Amino acid sequence: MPIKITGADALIIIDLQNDFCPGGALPVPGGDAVVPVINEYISIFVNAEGHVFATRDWHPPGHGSFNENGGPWPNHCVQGTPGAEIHDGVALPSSAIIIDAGTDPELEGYSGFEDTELEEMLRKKGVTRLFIGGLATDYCVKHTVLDGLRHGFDVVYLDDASRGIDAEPDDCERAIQEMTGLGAVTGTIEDID
Ligand code: VGL
Ligand code: ZN
Repeated sequence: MPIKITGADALIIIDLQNDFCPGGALPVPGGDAVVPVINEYISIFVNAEGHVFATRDWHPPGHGSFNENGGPWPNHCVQGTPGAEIHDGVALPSSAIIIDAGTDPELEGYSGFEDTELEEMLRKKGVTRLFIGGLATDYCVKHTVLDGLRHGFDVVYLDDASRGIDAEPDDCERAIQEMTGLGAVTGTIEDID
């Protein structure tokens, strides 16, 4: 069933940053392959007067999730470094709202809603439905989708605009099951009118 985008819809691009792309500090396999797909979504949302948000994983140096502090990840997305910049192929409109997450040194901050103004900004814009894609499916995409549902938004997980880490085999598949099991629906560019 084709979905029509309106001013009550928001595209939320998750952590499409250099460090999560091939050559970065914590590369997601094929992470940069979603850039052209994300750009298609962006033009659809801009033309339909939907809203465009982009999150950044935005850690202070010495973040608690880094290996040097006993965390699970190599240093990545340190505030102000080139690795933390959004991939320069992403055609963000000037109206896009950037949300920085993971800024608390003690919190993983996988969800774009955690400790940010994302919910408040969405409410202010009258958004009721979220279209979420980006990196990584099994971490920040999943946690943002689940928080969106928890906050009462309708949520479409954009399967063609997301890639994951799969640290354990089938992590992404399980993440998708979890998201859809809790009420998200899966969508691709073909589903949009
Ligand atoms: C992420 C691992 C560590 C993500 C962020 O954006 O999915 N993954 N920090
Ligand atoms: Zn991180």
